[in-house]
Amino acid sequence: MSELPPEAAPEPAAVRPGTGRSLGALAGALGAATSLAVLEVAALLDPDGSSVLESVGNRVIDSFAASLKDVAVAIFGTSDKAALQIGTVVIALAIGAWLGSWLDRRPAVLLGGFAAFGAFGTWATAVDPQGSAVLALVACAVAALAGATVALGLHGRWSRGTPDAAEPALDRRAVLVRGGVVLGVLAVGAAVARSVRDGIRESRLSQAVARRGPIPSAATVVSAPEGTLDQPGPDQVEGISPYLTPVDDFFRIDTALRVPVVDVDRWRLAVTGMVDRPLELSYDDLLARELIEVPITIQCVSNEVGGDLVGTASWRGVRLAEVLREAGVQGGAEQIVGESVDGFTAGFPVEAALDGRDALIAVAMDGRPLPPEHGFPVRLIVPGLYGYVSATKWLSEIRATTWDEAGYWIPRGWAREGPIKTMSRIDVPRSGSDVEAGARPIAGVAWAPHRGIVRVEVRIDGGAWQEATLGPTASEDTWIQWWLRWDATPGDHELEVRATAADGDVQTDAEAPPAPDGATGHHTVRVAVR
Ligand SMILES: Nc1nc2c(c(=O)[nH]1)N[C@H]1C(S)=C(S)[C@@H](COP(=O)(O)O)O[C@H]1N2
Ligand SMILES: [Mo]
Repeated sequence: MSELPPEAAPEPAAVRPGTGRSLGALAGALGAATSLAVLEVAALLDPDGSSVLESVGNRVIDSFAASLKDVAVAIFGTSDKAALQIGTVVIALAIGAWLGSWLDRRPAVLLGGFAAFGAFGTWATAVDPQGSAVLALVACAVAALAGATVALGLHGRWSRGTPDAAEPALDRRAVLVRGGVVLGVLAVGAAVARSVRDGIRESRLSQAVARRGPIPSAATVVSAPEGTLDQPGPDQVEGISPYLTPVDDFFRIDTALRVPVVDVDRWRLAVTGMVDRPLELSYDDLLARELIEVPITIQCVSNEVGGDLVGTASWRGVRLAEVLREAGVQGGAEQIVGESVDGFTAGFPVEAALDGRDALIAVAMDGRPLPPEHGFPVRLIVPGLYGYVSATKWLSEIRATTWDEAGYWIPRGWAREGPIKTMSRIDVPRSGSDVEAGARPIAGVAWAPHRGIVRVEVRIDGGAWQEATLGPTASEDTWIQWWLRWDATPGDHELEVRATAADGDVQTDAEAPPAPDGATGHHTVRVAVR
């Protein structure tokens, strides 16, 4: 450290000795806030891609996903992403504060810290399939410089007091107020930059969907059946899950911090790996093919017994088997892996693609282009398999390979293969609800996609199993609605359900958590009848 020039020699301390660390910490935190704000503004340069902060968030997700196990898949549902982002900001400010607390003694620590963050951000963006390394390098250099400059500058001013002797030295309150103002300005700047970027992304997404117009109709259509138990009619059961889950209510699970924006004009689906004839298909190529439309129930492996990470939609798309046959899957191939534009991968046995089930390269959900959150422009849907091994959204590549390649969740502790287990759920009455005595339905849904459900039984207060009435289904690939008439008598009651699949598999009552291959147990609800 160089000697202080004489004129800057210790003036009467502006702030009492011993507060130097907290001043430094405040300056460091504001420096970190400056870096974050610069990165938010820089993100406007590439609104479609991943920003540096998103890329850092993606690295955090990818490394933490392993240690979270059973909650891992579910935690990336929706609101947790906001929590993750807020957490990231708080941690960055805390690190900035810690670096700043060294400013009195070793300013080099702060400089090193900001440089390290810049390097980490550049690396994280460079390895992010949707990030631009060049932009990140520039953004991170500017952000680190600006952040360090602000931290050093503020700390310098505050610890010297004001040079103008006429003005009284800064007191603690003034420092906090000024710090608050700086933070406020940065937060507003960052929020404006982010909302502009969100606006650009949103309009690109909706333009991309709209420009393409309606999806061509399917040559083969399997419709949802008439008279499902949610439809008005003699069999209607108030409160039962609709046979087709409304798109707005459809669960969303993925690791993407932001829904990837895909430019359909440049997007290509590559069919690669152990195939005789690799293919490259554009969106128009896919739409020009023969399309089929079928209702299929999909489920997340993280769904708890009785949970709602399950839903049914009419999926329209190209048969996966047809495309794979055209490419010519080679004899040694064991697994079909779908990869997304953001690097997520999910793989399933070759047989599941070729055994005649309606595995789809899906382009539409309930008659409209896939919503961005559900995979626009294209995703995979494989009847009978949990989403984490099959349902790749924002699909960019289909690869024939061996089991040596492991999909995203496999090294993170989830089973290599993920057939959906036989499961049932009570929708009516809801657990914990008050029920009036008298005749009323117990009702819900049951599913064993691709095998189909043949029987649903209910028992009340541990009594004998009673067979429920099953609603109509389109095929064995969807759930089935069921109901049972119950003469509810006053008191507390326990209602329990189990399903039997067409292959004879009776839903087990053995309770197991979602990890590693799907929860088991009987859904049980307790109600008070008055
Ligand atoms: N690109 C991508 N696709 C993905 C995922 C993901 O994280 N990234 N998650 C999978 C999981 S775990 C599930 S359960 C389904 C959920 O599909 P949905 O969000 O359309 O309901 O998407 C699958 N496809
Ligand atoms: Mo999932």
